Amino acid sequence: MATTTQAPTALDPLDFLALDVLLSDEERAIRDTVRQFIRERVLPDIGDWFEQGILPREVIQELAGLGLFGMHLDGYGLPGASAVAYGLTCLELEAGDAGIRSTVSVQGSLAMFAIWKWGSDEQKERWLPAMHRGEAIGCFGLTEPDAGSDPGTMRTHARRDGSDWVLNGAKMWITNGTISDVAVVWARTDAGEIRGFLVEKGTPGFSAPEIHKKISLRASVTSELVLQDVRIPADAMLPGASTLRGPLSCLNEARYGIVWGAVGAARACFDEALSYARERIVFGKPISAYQLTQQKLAEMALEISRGSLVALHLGRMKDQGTLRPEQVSLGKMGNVRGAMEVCRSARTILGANGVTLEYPVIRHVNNLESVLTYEGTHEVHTLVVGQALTGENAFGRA
Ligand code: TGC
Ligand code: FAD
Repeated sequence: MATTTQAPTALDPLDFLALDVLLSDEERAIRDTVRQFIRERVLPDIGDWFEQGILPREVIQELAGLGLFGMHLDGYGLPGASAVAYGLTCLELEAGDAGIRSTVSVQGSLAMFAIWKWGSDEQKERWLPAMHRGEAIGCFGLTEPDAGSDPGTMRTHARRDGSDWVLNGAKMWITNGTISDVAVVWARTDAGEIRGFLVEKGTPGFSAPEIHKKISLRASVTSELVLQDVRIPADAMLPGASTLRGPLSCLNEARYGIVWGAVGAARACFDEALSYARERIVFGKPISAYQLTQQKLAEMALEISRGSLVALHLGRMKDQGTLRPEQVSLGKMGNVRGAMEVCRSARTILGANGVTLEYPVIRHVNNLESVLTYEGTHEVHTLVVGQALTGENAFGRA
């Protein structure tokens, strides 16, 4: 009997299960383009940007130039890329920095998606092509100072006055707020509905001061939105959404991107820790030769492999139209927790170098504290999954 001998392929530590074969050529090409952009344009400077608390505007324009804003949406000149291609993009962006991924997530999955899903044709034509090209930046205002996990208790109010709406209230922790040309603001109407409104920069009574002193996600703008008797025309309301389902449906999109993004942060820290462990000599040997270090590295490879498989599976389901919000919740809670474990463990391998911005690890560790909280906290997603498993609502309100 003839035997065939296959040359063993080298194991790639960053893709231990060789999951690359599960991707199409097009998906790989998009991923490689984003990876190269991050390597060349972001990694050399991101430590400084994080330290200074900035994300240069030209970088945002370059992200737009790559066609990443709203890449997974279709029509209105948008690329209509697959959910998996979008997920791979989020992974590579967050391997650079979660702030970069957030900028893209909020623009495409929250602000553009809200208009794409719930807007009128006129609103879509006006905003979507411009937002895709980066000519207009958007933000998504749901959270308030006293309403985060429970947005149904929002106080921002919209009153109908003739053919106008008059908005009053405040939003808090809003990514991209200060740099936005258009804010999607969710407010309760006199009729008790929850409606989305497009509030343009420069509208009298509207301001978006930046929030300072964050020690997480520093390469991303976070802002308050202040609305004091902001008068906007009737056609600035998104006609398709009238309940909390409107904003929550947008969150599914952004949460899906985080399922992938978290794996990117984990991979970046693992990559750094592995090279560091091979080179750092302690007690006469590289620390990679010690069992305790190898255990840390093996656990990291396991977590990254598991997270990648979850993300890819959810992505394939999303492309088939079968993905459920509760499944996204499971992916977000699992992958963010896994990434936090990987990055904290990587930090220990780097010793004192693990606490300086000369290396990427502490930046990812700090960023993940925001990722754990935004787009639904770990506890909120635990309760979403718990409710799906048991049928019991344990949020505290009947
Ligand atoms: P509940 O009564 O369960 O639902 C109200 C209506 O919404 C529907 N619904 C959903 N629809 C689509 N997708 C989902 N995931 C949905 N979850 C619920 C539901 O069917 C119902 O529809 P209808 O037609 O019957 O009215 O609502 P609740 O008030 O009990 O709240 C449920 C809960 C706690 C899960 C929800 O409030 C929640 O998800 N809270 C977390 C809030 C959150 O994640 N905020 C994120 C703000 S945006 C952000 O953080 C951006 S960070 C961006 C970055 O920089 O990357
Ligand atoms: P709270 O809701 O006050 O929760 C406090 C704690 O209580 C948490 O641990 C929570 O899990 C826990 N908790 C709440 N309910 C329960 C319960 N039933 N059982 C057990 N524990 C519970 N929002 C936007 O709308 N748009 C944005 O662009 C945006 N960008 C953000 C960017 C950054 C950097 C950050 C940090 C946040 C951003 N957010 C944004 C806000 C984010 O979505 C909220 O912070 C988040 O939803 C949690 O709300 P909260 O901070 O008010 O916490």
